[in-house]
Amino acid sequence: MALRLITAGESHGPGLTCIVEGLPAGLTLRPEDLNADMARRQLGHGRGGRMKIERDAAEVTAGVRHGRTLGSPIALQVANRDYANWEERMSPWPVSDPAHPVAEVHLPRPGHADLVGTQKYKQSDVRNILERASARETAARVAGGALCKAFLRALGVEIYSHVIQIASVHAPVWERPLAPADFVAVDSSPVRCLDAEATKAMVREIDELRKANESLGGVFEVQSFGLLPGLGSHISWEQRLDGRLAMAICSIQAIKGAAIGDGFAVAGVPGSQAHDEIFYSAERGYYRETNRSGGLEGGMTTGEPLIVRGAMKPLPTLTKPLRSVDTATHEPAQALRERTDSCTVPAAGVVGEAMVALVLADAYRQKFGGDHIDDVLQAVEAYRERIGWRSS
Ligand code: EPS
Repeated sequence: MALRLITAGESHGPGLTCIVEGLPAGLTLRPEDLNADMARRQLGHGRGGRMKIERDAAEVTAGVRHGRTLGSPIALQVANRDYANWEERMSPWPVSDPAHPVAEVHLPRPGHADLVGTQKYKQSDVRNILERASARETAARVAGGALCKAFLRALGVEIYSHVIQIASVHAPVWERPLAPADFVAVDSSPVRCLDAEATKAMVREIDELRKANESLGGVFEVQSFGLLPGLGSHISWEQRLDGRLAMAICSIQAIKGAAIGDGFAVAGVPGSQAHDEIFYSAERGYYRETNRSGGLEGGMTTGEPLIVRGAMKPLPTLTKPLRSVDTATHEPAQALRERTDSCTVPAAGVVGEAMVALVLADAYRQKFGGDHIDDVLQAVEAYRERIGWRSS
């Protein structure tokens, strides 16, 4: 990997940190590049009370000077406003009177990291696991992903996402390929869906299931435009971009499946309808008329839009808890009942954009190197010329 992103932070601790190492010097950044995505991640019908408390913004504490990257690691801090309500319970240092210890959590939620985490890390308090397992961590990923997006934007690459399914409601399938302009208003849908009718049905579905004490999953799709052919490589498993993308998407909390292009559906069609035939014209060079591969062949980008989906399970914190076991007594008990979101698929799409941006930015760094953004641009231009790439 040429680019690294690491996060630290607990959901109700003092805050989150993200460090991104490997971006070139000289890249222009604006505070709004980071904070617009952080605000978008907080939205979506189905969010719970926590999002009324947080106003996520990233403070840059290293690696940027006067609006330009220095080429050194970039450090970002995101405060947890809710920490004010958790100071004693989440203090890094001992605070309580030994006669009145902070109550431990002993009720693991099925579907969360709670039970296995306590076994693995030898913890009696489930809170020592759930705080880090929480999807609050994705705020830090989105901050770091926004840096990757700024780098990609300088290279002409744009990344968008939309929601195509929430619980039993599917958005209609588009008859034509989507273009960047189609995504302009996606954030004004309360579920980040491109179809107005499906939006209404998804909102209804969330309201109905929420009333029934249920949580909801769904599917988001991330599309990236303006890529060069040849990012990633066929030569070894860990360089195949499809593998890297699947890992990045499945690493998002509650994601159980990732698909590239037609994904699982392509398994059910004959070979003649599964691939993208190759054409050539003097004006366009090589081109395709379909994009069933989702912009990847042999683990490399084809230059067509890169299309990746993520399937999210319903969140495991339920207002009507599932059966569990009290880990202190081993007696049957109901799982922990905490304040929660009922549906975060719209937010997961924004996180998906950040993770795809990380993988793509890494692939550009690996292929083109360069210590300053101008070096990268020059190397990209030379390659574009060598392969006679004319699109985008
Ligand atoms: C989460 C539980 C909820 C969510 C949280 C993820 O937090 P709380 O327990 O404080 O109500 O709001 O997501 C975020 C805080 C966020 O920023 O996305 C969980 O258990 O994963």
